[in-house]
Amino acid sequence: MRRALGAVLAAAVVAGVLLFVQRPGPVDAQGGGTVEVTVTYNGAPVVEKLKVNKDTEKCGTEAVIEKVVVGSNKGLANAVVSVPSAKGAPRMAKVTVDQHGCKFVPHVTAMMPGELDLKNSDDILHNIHTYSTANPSINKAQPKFKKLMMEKFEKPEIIKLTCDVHSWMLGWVAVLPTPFFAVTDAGGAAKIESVPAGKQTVEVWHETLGKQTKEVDVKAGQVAKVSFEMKK
Ligand SMILES: [Cu+2]
Repeated sequence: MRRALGAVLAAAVVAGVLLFVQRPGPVDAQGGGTVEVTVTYNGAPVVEKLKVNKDTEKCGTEAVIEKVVVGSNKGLANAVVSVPSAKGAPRMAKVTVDQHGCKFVPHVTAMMPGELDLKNSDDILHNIHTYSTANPSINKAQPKFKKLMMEKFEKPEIIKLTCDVHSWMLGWVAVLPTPFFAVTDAGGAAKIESVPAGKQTVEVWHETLGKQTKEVDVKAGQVAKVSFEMKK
């Protein structure tokens, strides 16, 4: 009985810790508000296709590079939304980018300065090559037996991911100075919770459509809606 109670307590503590590390910042529920962002694009999707003649067993015979993904109601996917004016404790949750089907998955990742896990679930050789200015560039082979590689990005900036083995592989890692961020879904929506109340700046970044900012008044316990229309 005692042991069972101990196990239940331990589980509760673990659950509590997990809950804690998933939530950004030291802001409690009554101190923050939710920012709901919609990003739209009034143009056509941009998809590049390339014939593949290397590692076709894993990569397929055609590479599809989705540079501008537009969903229902003109929603723009893969845009990074953040509140750089809001400070908070770092997010502790691990961030992972997988190399799967000779693609970086997810295509766009957002994180705070810290560690990034690079997975290779393809069973073939990849060679990560990053392009950045504030952080050192990484150029490292990841053979098929090396399933996981850990890299560190200490400074906020947008980092481009490529692979020297598969020229079409393209991904982005947004290293952000705030724990308040999200990446838009297929419908162009993103939700950022527990944002400190007050006047805040919301920023949106997209790999080909650039950057925009807007001011928003965040009220505790309320939802502030912000919409962006990205231009060519
Ligand atoms: Cu590769």
